[in-house]
Amino acid sequence: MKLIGSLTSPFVRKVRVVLLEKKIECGFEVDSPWTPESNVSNINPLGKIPVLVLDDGAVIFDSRVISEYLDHMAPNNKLIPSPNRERIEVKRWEALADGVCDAAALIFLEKKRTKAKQSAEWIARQKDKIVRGLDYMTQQLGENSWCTGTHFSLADICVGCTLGYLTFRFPEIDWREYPNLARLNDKLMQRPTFAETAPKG
Ligand SMILES: N[C@@H](CCC(=O)N[C@@H](CS)C(=O)NCC(=O)O)C(=O)O
Repeated sequence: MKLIGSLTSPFVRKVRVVLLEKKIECGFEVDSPWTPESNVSNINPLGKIPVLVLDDGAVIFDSRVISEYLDHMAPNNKLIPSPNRERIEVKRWEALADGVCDAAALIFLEKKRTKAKQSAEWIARQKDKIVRGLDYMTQQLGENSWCTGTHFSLADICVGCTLGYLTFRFPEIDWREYPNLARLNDKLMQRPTFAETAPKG
């Protein structure tokens, strides 16, 4: 089995953390769809990372589908609970955290365009999603130890990867002003699975 992705993508990091938490052996091939020599669009029609290639050649994307597949692959360290309501709660955190990353990635890409082509309105629209997303996260987390229930789950992984990506690309977005998100992040960063996968590029 082989994971394909970059060292900067929060979606790839999510899958790398899941693999490490579940102690699943997997190869890793670094490939960024933004480089001209990238092979990603030949295996994922959407041209996005992460992509997981199974030993029989089957291809799995995106990060949500891959994470669910991996969690079911091994019974240890369950990251997505089975009861419907709890499962959907974790998946909603995932949608929220991924949505904040989507908005942040769109700003990053927009800022790569020449100044004349950049839309301040578009950037502001995406920034609003990030701010509302962080507000929602902080409100939902409250004084709880973890995003859902009493255990570490995929929800915490997704939030940790999102906060890490914001720090990496947008250090000016001071999410540490939300003390409960800062507390959760600091706790996550003590896990070797997070420390090992911090974005670099
Ligand atoms: N919903 C997807 C999002 C993946 C995604 O947007 N990946 C970015 C890298 S952070 C990408 O490959 N972008 C290339 C493109 O949009 O062409 C997932 O969860 O895997």
